[in-house]
Amino acid sequence: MRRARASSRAVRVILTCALASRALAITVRGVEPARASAYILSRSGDAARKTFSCDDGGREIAFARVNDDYCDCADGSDEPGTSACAGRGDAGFYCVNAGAAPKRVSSTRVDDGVCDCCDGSDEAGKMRVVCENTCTKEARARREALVGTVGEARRGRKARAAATGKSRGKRDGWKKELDALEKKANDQQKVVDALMIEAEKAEAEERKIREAEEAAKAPAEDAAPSADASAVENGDPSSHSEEIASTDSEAVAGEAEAPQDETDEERGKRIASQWISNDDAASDAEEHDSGESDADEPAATSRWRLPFVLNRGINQARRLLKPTRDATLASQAGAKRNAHDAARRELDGMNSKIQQLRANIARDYGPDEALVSLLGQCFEQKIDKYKYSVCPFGEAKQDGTSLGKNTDAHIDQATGVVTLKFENGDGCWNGPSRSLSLTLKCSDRDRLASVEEPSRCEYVGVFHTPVACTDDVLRELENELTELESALTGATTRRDEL
Ligand code: MAN
Repeated sequence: MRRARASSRAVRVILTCALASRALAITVRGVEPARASAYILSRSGDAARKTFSCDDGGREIAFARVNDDYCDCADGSDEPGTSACAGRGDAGFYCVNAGAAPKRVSSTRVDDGVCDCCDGSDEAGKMRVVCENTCTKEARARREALVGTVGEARRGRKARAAATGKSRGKRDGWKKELDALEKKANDQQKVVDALMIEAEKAEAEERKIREAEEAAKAPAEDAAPSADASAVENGDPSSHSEEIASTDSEAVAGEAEAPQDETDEERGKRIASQWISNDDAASDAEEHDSGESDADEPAATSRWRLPFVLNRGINQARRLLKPTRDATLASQAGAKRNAHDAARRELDGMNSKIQQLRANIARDYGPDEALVSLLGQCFEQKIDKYKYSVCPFGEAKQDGTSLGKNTDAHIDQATGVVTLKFENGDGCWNGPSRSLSLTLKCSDRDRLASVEEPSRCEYVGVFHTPVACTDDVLRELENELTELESALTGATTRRDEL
């Protein structure tokens, strides 16, 4: 019996101490409970602990100077509950917010007449503002939202598991594809090289023939044809009477000056005699022109001559056929060049696919390679006046304007948060080239949730995706919900006790 009473007294002492230390912990204004011991004078009144050491170890001050509204420590650690050290250090004011989520507010907001903490603890000082405690109301709202978020994250985690199942083995598939494609590209390179040699050969042949033809044509061109010649070739009947004397450049080339008092008969004879003496030269020139002699063509010798009209017809026909022959040679070279170009294009396609496969293989897709499921997909969303589209590991756009390209995912090792950075987009007038930093957030489906432009042409966005629903994320959300539930239950219990 005595033992039982003694032990129940011991439990009461422990509880009292525990409650007392808890009470002490929260009596140091603006300090989070985990750090309160640094600010509390030992209950035993230990003489050695009558001073407070600034967090940066720079100074020791009397405990009385903690939260005395005068900044003593360079890091501001002696004034956690006033605004005296605002701007020094970055600890801020800790709102306990019992019954809701604790939070930190900037020291500048302490005792400024505005309630920032839901428990009103930031305004309990000199301004004497009375803040309503809204923690329970806030916690209930937060719990409601959190229940939805946790449900979404659970569905997201399921979707993520399904996606990672499908993505598993993708890297091995890419490696096999790369191996096969590299061999194919190697063979294709040989085809391209062979076609290049053929095309160059055909082009050289065509060039050689063209140059020879041009060289042969040059002397004939020196003797400039008269305007009438072209008129006759174009079938102008008005110049037909002059034809014999002046249309055929090969005949004209050797024609002597006509005597002024020449009769029609004399003129006819003179021209005929010139045709007979020039015919050999004309025929020779033609053969030289074409670079070959035609066995079927009747030879224009002094012994046997075609009537000159017929001969002219043949010469004209040969002239007309020449471009066709050039065109044939050109088209043969062209066809070879086209075949080479087509093979080259095919090779270029293979090489760019090889680059893409290599990048896919080298990339970090985060835990469980989950980011693989976003590869090759694009997501669009109309936000304010623009239609945004984002393609992870591809390009992001604002309507037709490029916001940059993304090659890799940045995965924060401490938080696991994934960010896709799109860089080197279209230039901004008088500014940087456009860029977008897209943060992935856990959700049960892929969706571009927001895009903002906090600084001109520098965009930030949030992308909802099951990929971000890792076990850690879900656990954190579930823990927050559990803590909130117990805080709310505790608040209710405490109220009931009062
Ligand atoms: C466009 C858009 C805007 C951007 C301006 C900059 O209007 O891309 O987002 O701020 O150009 O000139």
